[in-house]
Amino acid sequence: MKTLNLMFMLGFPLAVTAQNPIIHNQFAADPTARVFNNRVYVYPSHDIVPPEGARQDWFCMGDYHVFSSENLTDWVDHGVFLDQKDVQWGNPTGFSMWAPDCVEKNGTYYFYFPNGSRIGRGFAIGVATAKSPEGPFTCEPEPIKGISGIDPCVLMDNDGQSYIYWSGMGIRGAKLKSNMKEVDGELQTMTMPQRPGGNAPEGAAPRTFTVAGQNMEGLPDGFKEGPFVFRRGDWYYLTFPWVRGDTSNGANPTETLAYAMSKNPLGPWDFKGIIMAEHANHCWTNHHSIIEYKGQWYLFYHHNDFSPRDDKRRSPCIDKISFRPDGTIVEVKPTMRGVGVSPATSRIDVDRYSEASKDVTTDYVDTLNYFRGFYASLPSKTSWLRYGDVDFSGLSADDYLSVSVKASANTELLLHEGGPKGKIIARVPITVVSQMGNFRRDMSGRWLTLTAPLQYIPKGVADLCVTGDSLSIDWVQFKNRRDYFTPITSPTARPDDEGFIRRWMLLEPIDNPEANSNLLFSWTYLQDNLLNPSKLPKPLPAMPRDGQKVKYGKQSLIWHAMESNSYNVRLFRFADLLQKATYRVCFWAVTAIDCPEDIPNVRLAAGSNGASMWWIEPAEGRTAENDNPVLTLESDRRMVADDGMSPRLTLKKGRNIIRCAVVNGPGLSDFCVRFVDEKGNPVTNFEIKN
Ligand code: FUB
Repeated sequence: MKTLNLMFMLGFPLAVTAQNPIIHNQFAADPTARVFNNRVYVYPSHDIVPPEGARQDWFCMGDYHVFSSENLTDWVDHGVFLDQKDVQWGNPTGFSMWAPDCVEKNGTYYFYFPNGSRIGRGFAIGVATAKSPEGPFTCEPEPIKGISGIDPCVLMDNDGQSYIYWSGMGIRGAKLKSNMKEVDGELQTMTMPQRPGGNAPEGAAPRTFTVAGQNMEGLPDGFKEGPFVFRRGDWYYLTFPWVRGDTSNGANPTETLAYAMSKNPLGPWDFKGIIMAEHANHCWTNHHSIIEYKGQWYLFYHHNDFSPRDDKRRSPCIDKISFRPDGTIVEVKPTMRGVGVSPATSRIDVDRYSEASKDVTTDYVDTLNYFRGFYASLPSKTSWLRYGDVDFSGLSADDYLSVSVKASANTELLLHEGGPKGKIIARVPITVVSQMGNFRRDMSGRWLTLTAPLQYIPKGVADLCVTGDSLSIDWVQFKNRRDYFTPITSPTARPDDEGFIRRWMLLEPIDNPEANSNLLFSWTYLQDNLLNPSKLPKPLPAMPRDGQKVKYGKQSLIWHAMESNSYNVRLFRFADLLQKATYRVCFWAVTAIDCPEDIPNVRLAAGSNGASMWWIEPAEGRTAENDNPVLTLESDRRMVADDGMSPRLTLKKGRNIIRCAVVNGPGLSDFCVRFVDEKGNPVTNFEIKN
């Protein structure tokens, strides 16, 4: 988890698309979304599991992170920008950094946040400023005078006037001065009787407060907090979490999101109704914000998806919100799918579907770590789920599907375009029980990552539908061949800067079922198997052509021209993307290099996972069939660059053919190879011409 947080602090994008909830690396609540510089920034409060000494059954929040996204799909966590220890007036161990807001004025970002004060009781609201929405923010030494309460929200009106709203003795609002740090107008002194049963001694004088602003009139009775005010046309909307239920008889109704409208920023307000009903699972709070972004309005809110047994650890969600012609709001039903278009090549949590047949159920993948998310179960032949808005552009026929599934018996999963009757994109046979000779493999009830070729690729953005009988699915991801190999577009290539040869003809893997352990691969084993003409693929051409077929026993195999994206050639990935066996196999690879002159005194330096043999032709009299290799890497090897070196040799002017065989049992086969000179420097003055 530590490394993960560090990655996020460094600004790496979360590997998360905008399925709900949108933040998967931590709890976060009260998501205030704002649009700055054409990007959406979310300033949530940061729920944590209470440390020892802190109240265990209450909110616990000691700092703020900010998240941003341009497409509401890929979210970046910019890390912590304000910690309770940095608030001079706040309690450094109070963990009371509740729901905040942030607005921009003349190039300065003003961040408003509640916190328990260092001395005395109750909440105050502070301001911190920055020159960028991500911070660093500098905190004002004192909180805003006249505001005792929580959940600040600031409205920047079209005429340049700003208003602040908060929750404390009802919902209040006030004008802000142009410095954005002080309330405009007189402070009033209010007197309140001591709370019966409170800490004050009996007969103590009533409490007096200095209070800014005014109460927001026209709102319904019942507990209210979290005001969020925005303007749309000439309507102002005061939206707020509201407990509408009856609290008598010990009932504990939970919060809805509700709203009122007015033609004036400080009301009086005309109550209109509900934006979102109470959470079905009784998560007590909800807290929200509403923005317009690229022509669409969105509601950001929270729920306790990743903490089902504790509703003080929450997670933000997003759904679309719309307005009727008279300006009233259409009630929003929370969805699992959320918003945004999911690139087909991202990991798509289809368990967060848009719609499904009635028999589909969802559950947590790991109840000891809820952040691992959910899976969906499709129990019958007629089960289906539909996941909206997947962007298929950029996929090609060579690409393939990777999917995480679980079943208790052999079955099949299908992906369709649109709905259950739509065109089939891919078919994934799920073999959980298989028999190979005496070897029986039983993978029932385990999560398996399977791959399948693509039968059809939808154009642009389309819905993805999953059908299947008696299986569970976690995610799908379409994989580009480009992830490991680049399509070959030029007739020649050069070694990379470090001399590694990346362009090869690779033969589809030869099955080698006895190879259950890499320790088998002694020199004798390699000699018997790789130097024995009767055991070589036929014909073993000097330089195969892309697409050329060869025979090996009953197997019919094809050579493929491949260019690796990295210095090492990932044979495992090559086999995986062709849907071939990846373990207990032997790979052959051949490439041709063209030297402008004889290059003497070089060594072939190679590494492989697992064992490998290497040949070069012409090197006086050598052929793969009848001569010794220039290098053998035996036994159970990990791929390490320059793991072994050949004796000194001369690369001949003109064409030299390099050939290797890599044998592997249970492991991720790959290899890397280059030539080095007498000083160990890479040799790069040749062309690769396959
Ligand atoms: O997150 C702490 C508090 O819970 C917020 O300030 C309230 O609005 C409620 O969501």
